[in-house]
Formats: sequence, C-alpha cells, structure tokens
Amino acid sequence: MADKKRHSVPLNRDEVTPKHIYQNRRQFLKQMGMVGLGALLASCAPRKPGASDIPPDAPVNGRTDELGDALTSYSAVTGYNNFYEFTTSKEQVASLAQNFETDPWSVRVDGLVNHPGVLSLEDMLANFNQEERIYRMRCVEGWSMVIPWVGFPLHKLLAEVEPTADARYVAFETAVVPDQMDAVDSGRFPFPYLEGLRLDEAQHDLTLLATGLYDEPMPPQNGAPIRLVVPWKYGFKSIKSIVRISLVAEEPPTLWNIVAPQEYGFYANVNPDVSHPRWSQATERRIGEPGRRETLFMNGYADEVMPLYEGMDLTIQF
Ligand SMILES: Nc1nc2c(c(=O)[nH]1)N[C@H]1C(S)=C(S)[C@@H](COP(=O)(O)O)O[C@H]1N2
Ligand SMILES: [Mo]
Repeated sequence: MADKKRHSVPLNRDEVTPKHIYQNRRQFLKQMGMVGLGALLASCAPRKPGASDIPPDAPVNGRTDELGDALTSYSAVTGYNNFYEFTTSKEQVASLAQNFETDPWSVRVDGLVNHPGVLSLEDMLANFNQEERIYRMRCVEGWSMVIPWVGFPLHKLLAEVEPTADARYVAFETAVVPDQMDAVDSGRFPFPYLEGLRLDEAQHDLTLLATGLYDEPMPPQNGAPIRLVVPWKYGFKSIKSIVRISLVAEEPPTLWNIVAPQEYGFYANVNPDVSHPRWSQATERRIGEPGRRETLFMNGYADEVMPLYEGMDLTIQF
C-alpha cells in the first residue's frame, strides 16, 4: 500500500484496529463492527450473513428505533433510493449503481482547517470507531424509513482537522464519475451534488458519516462508501458518496437550493408545519406500513437539536 495517500490525522491508538487483520473492506468493516457494536451484538442473534445472503424480506428481529418504530426492511432500504447521478427512478438505482467503483476511495478535507488532508476510507475506518445508529429518514417527497446505519459522528473527523476560528459552515461534495453514473451528463441537474451544514449542526452528535447499514458496508445505491446522515433534516441533506468536505466562512451553495430555492431551503429541517410549496409536509408514508403517519417536528429529534435554532424563525429560515 505504499502508493496510498497519506493522511494528516493522528491515530488514536485506543480506536485503531491493526491493519493486518483485514483482507478487504467488507471483512474490515465486520471487524470494526465487532469492536464498535460488541456489547450490542452480544445480546443479539448470530451475525447476519453477507448482504447477498439476506432473504428479500428477512424479519428485522423486532428491532426498533428509540420511539419503538420498526426497522425498514433491508430490501426496501437498498431497493428504493434517491441517487440522481444514476437515475431518477427509485427502483432502478440499485441495479444501475451496482458496479460503481468505490475502492480505493478518499475524501479531501480542506478549507478553513489547521490540518487539511486526504483521508482514505481505510484511514477513516481505522481512526474512527464505527458504531450503529438507528435513525428515521424522512424524504422531502413525503416517505420515510427507519435505517440502522453504521458510521461515526462527523464531529470526530472535524476535531482531527481542527476548523479555524473563521470556519462557520461545512460544504460537502459527491463524486462525479460520468462513465459510471448514467445521469450525470443528462443536463437535468448541475452536478456535482453539493450540500452544506452550519458548523454547529455538523458538530452535533447526531450528525453521522455513515460507512454501512445493517452491519454491511454501504451499498452503492445508498451512497458507498461514505455518506452523510443528518436525521432531523429532509433526506436530501444526507449527501452520498462524498469526495470532499470543506470548511468555509459563508453559507455554501447546495444543489437543491440552486435548482429551486423557494422549495428547498438551506436548513431543510423536517417541519410538519411548513408546507412544501407543492404539497403538505404534515404526514408521511412509512415504507412498509399501510397508510400515512404524522410527521414529527425535527423528525422526532427536537429535544436534541432545538438548541441549535434558538432565536431563528424556522418558517423563514427553512
Ligand atoms: N449525491 C446524492 N446524494 C443524495 C441524493 C442524490 O440524488 N445524490 N438524494 C438525496 C435524497 S433526496 C434522499 S431522500 C436520500 C436517500 O437516501 P437513501 O437512498 O439511502 O435512502 O439521499 C440523498 N442524498
Ligand atoms: Mo429525498
């Protein structure tokens, strides 16, 4: 691996698994899963087999989020996706993305930081303990899922690169690979997909860089090998297949805000009281459930995240 780019992040010895224990990423993630999820898994059934061995509608062992909502099935989480670089057809993302090349992968971290650098996926798996987070995901279109992610809080990475005093926002960018992503040259959207968070939102403990789901490495259709998950915001903020993270002083441009600023604000916090101009956001269709259910303010995370928005009018700064 002499040609692997070096990273500037100091290793935290307590969290490092020696690299010789893994032969490939899948195995390595499982190892990290064993480390990070050991206590949780000890009380569970035997570990899941490889993704391809999971029957389409395998029961999810009665596992739920903290509100008691059942996990969405693996087949739905990995078979109904938004990833417009491949297609706008949710059912076709999985097949069109299946050969997306994500190894090797690295993320450039730059801008207003004391320690800019290029982090390989292996660096991030080794340096940041991988943990499971079961989060609700609410798409702005009005459907939702409950997904058991594997990953690490973004604040750990930010702490390593040390934002400078001028840094106030974090900008994220998705890969653009025209020969592997059928729709990036269609002209319909101004790729690369861009997203952004205020620095304090990015540093919130709920904000995750996810490297897998259901104890498996991230499937391509879900944003392999590393994507953002911001569970109190509409799903479009949770940008996939990230290649660049930049600390900046001004609110960064975001794809959906560029395309339709009246419809998609920078904050995009889940809010049943603020309608999308073309539809109500009061209810949602939980994939796998009949009917609709009420959408929760801040997607049910208000207790944790409302301190971020003190003094803001969330109907204006939506
Ligand atoms: N790069 C990129 N990231 C993206 C999207 C996209 O089209 N491209 N779609 C977003 C939207 S609208 C949603 S709802 C979620 C869907 O994530 P999932 O397919 O893993 O459920 O990804 C978000 N991240
Ligand atoms: Mo979405």
